[in-house]
Amino acid sequence: MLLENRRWSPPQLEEARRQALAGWPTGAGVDLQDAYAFHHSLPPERVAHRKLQAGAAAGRIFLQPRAGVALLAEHIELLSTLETRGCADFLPTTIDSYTRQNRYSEADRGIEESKAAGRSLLNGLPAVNYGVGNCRRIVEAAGVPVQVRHGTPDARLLAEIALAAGFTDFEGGGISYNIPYAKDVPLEHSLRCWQYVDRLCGLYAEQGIVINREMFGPLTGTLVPPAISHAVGIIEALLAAEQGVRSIALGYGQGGNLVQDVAALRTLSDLGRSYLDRSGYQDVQLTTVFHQWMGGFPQDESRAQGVIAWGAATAALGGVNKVIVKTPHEALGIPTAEANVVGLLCTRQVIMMLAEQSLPETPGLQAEEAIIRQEVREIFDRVLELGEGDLAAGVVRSFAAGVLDVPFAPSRCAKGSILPARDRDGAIRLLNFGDLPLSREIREFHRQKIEERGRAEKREPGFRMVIDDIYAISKGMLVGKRK
Ligand code: 8ZB
Repeated sequence: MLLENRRWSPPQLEEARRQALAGWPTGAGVDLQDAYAFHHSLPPERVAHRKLQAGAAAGRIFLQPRAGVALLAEHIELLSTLETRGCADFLPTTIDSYTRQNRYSEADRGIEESKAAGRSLLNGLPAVNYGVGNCRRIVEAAGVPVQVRHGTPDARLLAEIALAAGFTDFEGGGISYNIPYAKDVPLEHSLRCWQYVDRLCGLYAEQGIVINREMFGPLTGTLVPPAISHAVGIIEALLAAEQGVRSIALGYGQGGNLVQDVAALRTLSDLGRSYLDRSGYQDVQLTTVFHQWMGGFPQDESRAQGVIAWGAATAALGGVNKVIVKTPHEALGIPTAEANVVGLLCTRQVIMMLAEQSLPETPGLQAEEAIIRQEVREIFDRVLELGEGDLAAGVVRSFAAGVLDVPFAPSRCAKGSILPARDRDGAIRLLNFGDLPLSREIREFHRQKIEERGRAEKREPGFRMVIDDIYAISKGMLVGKRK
């Protein structure tokens, strides 16, 4: 069947569910009636979309860590530590890499080997292997909403099991969980798989059970210009809404320049809102998520804390509904519970201290917002044009043509011909535009900004500059300097 942005019919979903649930024996444990009953029994403070809604109304900024280990009991204990000692507002369940690639036999072996070793040998919790009943214990043990976080191009079975278990929040999208995470998965396939996930959420919504869907904004986490992640997130939101998703969170990864980041956060929520409204999805709840710096971190834990604190300040000044926090172990690997608590408390402290403060409206901030808005519009319009009005078809054609592109992405579906670099102030700009459909005016703006830096550093902007920028934060600065 042709890929199009149209709500799946009941028989289409039914047939697809039969196939997906047969993907691993635990699929047989999915019982929708039981799932609906469990969701209806959850109090509002443990339901993601309700908590997000209440938080948005009260102007609160929620904090959420990342966490997941191979063994169930340990995982539950880890989450309990993050909730009680870290005061996490939302809990995660980060899924391991085998599960993300649908390699469930290997995940099984990872569980066994972890049991034998007495420690986690997987980088997350293999939820599909554990199945509905076991996963429900995670949700039951938590006093706050629990979200599945992963990086799975085909998350059909994972979504079935997670939603049936009672998770009320599910991260990912057909673009953001493919392009940065996989090399060889066709976009058409991941988009279809995520239409399934979104339609499944739609099915739950028909029972009054609203699952929050969060789009993974940071993409490759490597110098991604805000307009690119915004365009991708907004497109994923529209595709999700068409399948019946009622609560959407759009993510954005910290760039490092305060003015650009604040402009990005502000435009993310109101561009998101206006695209949803214009497409007839006025009743879809929209919130935003800020990811503390997703690029390379300093090894030194005290320096890492500095990066975390700057992310916290940016989130507070930009205004956002939820922050995904980093830890002082970021450069080393999977953090301990302790390191995660440190990241949470450090972030909380800074956000609380900025609660009464706001940034003045400056011409610089307004200009930055205007640039992002125009770039998103130029990209979005061309995607829709290439799709001849159909957004899903437009996405596939746009990536093939480089009209949508993501810097440093491993996927063969992305052209990979754009090159970002920081300007003199550390804002992320484009050095190479690849085939992005950006106007002369916008290109001239980027060119001037990067030339200005070149003059200040007395060097020709080029690949060396990009490399310096990629490593800059891990070396203790924002704008990369020549050795
Ligand atoms: C794309 C997201 C990468 C971030 C963290 C990494 C990095 C991955 C786990 C985790 C705690 C896990 N991450 N897996 N953090 N527990 N199982 O996601 O460290 O910051």
